[in-house]
Amino acid sequence: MKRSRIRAWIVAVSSTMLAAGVALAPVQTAMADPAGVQRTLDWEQSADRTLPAAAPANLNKQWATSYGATNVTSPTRDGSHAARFELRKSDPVVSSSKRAEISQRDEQPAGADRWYGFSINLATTWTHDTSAEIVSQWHHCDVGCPGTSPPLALLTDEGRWKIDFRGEPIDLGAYTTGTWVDWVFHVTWRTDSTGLLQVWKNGERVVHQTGATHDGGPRSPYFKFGIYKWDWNTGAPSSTTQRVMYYDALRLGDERAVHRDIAPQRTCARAPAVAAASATTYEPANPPSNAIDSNLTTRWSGQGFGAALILDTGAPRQLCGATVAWHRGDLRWNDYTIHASQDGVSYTKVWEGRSSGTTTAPETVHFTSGALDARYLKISFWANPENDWASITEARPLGL
Ligand SMILES: [Ca+2]
Ligand SMILES: [Ca+2]
Repeated sequence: MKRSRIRAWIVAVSSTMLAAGVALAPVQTAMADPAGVQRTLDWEQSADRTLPAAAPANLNKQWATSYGATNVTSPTRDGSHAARFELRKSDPVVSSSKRAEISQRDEQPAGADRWYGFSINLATTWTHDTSAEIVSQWHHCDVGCPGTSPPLALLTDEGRWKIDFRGEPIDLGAYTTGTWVDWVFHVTWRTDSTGLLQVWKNGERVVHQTGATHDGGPRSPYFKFGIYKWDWNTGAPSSTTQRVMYYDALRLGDERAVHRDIAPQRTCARAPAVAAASATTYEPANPPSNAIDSNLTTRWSGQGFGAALILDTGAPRQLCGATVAWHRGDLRWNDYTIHASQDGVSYTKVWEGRSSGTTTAPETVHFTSGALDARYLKISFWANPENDWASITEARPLGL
């Protein structure tokens, strides 16, 4: 509650100052949230539920119909409210094209380091179309910035999620309608090698590129979200006449933010697939693959204190915990550590402790480090009261 009130106050102060033509001072966002969250727009604050009449405070309205942007109570990604966008081919032109969008103001400082987290649910009517549409975009500043195409955009195109990054398409797989997809974008807005683009889709890091992220100008690009379908304005071929999507859990952050501050909130319960299991040592009868065969009667066994099982998820993603089931786990405890790594070479300790000694079922641990990007987990055995054998029947990473 306290945090919300502080945030509301900051918004009010910002409005007043903007109306007076006063530039925003960074100290105000520092007061809003020490974690670097500049703005939360999850539609749970009644003051934010201004649709369809107007955009929430400090954001611009870019729709022209009563249905262009509305607040709904279902579906929601978090809480009890979300936003619904609807665009029809017959809608009036807004800002020179067909769109139903909410836009940040063009006031992002040059060289900004920004985080953007949100969740999108494409309605089940969002059928395949040869014509693409942008569902979130980062627009160059309006005056003194080169180019009219956004340097960065999230689209649906030909049934797939795509990112357009400075003209380069990045395919992120087929989309599924009627379900929430969580996105986190981290962009260091630069025109040189210090630029950075990172993107996570449902907790999995799907883009990591360094280098220029925009084409210059006195301010960094600003964020817009909603539906933008330019082909309906130009008369290009399109097989659809209506688009509906839901949007929720938007959080905007600055350089002080980290992934977990911005990401749509997730419980640490997702079980990403394990591509491979290996071990520092094992006996031939009980190889490491036995620890990921979903069978509690088979096990990996390796002798010696420090013997370790290594799980490989195939790609870096936000990992936050693990489940581990021990052979004879109901008869003896095991002291063990968990280390995480992006490259399989450099490891960080994320947990240490002792199994319960009371069950053979998988036991869940959450990393004391919090969630982090990792591809590999190393589970190292250090002691049990019976012998010097590490014996794990099943182990899995947990992700956000
Ligand atoms: Ca919500
Ligand atoms: Ca097994």
